[in-house]
Amino acid sequence: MDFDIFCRVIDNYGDAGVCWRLARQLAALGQGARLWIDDLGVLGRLLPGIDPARERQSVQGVQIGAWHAAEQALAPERGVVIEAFACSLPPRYAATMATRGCLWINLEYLSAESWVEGCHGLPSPQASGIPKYFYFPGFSPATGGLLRETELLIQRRQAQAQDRRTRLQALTGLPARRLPDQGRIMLLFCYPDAPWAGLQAALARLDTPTCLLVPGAAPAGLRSEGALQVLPIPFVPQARFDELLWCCDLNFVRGEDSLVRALWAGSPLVWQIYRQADDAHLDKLDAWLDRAQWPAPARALTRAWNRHDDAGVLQALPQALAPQAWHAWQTRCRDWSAELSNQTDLARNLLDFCQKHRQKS
Ligand code: TRH
Repeated sequence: MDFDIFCRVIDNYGDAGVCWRLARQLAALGQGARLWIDDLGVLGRLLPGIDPARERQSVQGVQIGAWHAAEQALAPERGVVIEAFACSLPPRYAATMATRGCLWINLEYLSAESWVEGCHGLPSPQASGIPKYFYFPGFSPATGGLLRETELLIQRRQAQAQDRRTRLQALTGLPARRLPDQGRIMLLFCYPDAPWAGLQAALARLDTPTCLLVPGAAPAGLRSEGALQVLPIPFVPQARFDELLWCCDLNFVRGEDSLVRALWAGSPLVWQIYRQADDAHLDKLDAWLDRAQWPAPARALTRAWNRHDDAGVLQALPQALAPQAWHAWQTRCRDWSAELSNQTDLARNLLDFCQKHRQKS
């Protein structure tokens, strides 16, 4: 089948990151994949091989096109058009979809809320005559699932059998003497409003040293103190981001895509959810924490992290890292990762959904 994926970058990296991953996985499954994106510069940060100035290019089996070029393009004959995160298709292109027999899908944001299961796969009538189907990623088999490459967990096991300092050195380009040879390694990928001061104070006071890897821009003011070493590292290409997570004992991640990758890493993580108006994201966070089934200190830490609560982080972090709680947290993260990986991944689920739909029409 031929898939056209449309992506508008609202902010940050998640929109481009999720759409590129999906396009690549559909291509890896032998499908035709075109990605139309309105900000090739953002995609270029994740995928340094591309030329942001080129209107069309082919990378890893995916045709990448600038959004404005789609205005003149035709929808694929009996193909699938994926509108990522309700991004609104170019009108001229959208007008060709009905006559070309396309299947129209809106790929939604990831949510752990239970209503998602009832809405996943439902059609919504459109003025153009063809319905738009809601496709919800999620954490249960009643949803569209999570993006996961076929070999990912095998690659993780193989990588983790190698020396971690050597892996980190290769990833960051830093000399070995700057990398820690003892203590914990953590990754910090957060929004600028995260309560990093609480994190800094908590890690500085621990008996065990921590090396905090900060890819890209670190929050202004964050610095090494006491037992904490802050180590800025380069923003790695998306294809190597997993390797970074696999090097760390605890991953602070954010948004949508890095959360899923941290889940596949199978180690403890703290998630900073993307902020929404009226604090709607806090209900989403609670729904996710209910599924995560973490020990109480890890839940308290995650809540404090998302409520910009420095004092809460300062209190909860040492508790979450205390031997018994830490062990329970590690075990649950490893087990949940394994459970989730037993479910079919999003690209395969989506392909199956589209193929069944085609057989009916
Ligand atoms: O960048 P984000 O905050 O993106 C957000 C979210 O997706 C949010 O839900 C959405 O509404 C908003 O964008 C518009 O976080 P996310 O989703 O984790 O995306 C980050 C991407 O960056 C992910 O694909 C991993 C990648 N990455 C690298 O490739 N290298 C790096 O060094 C780092 C730190 C990240």
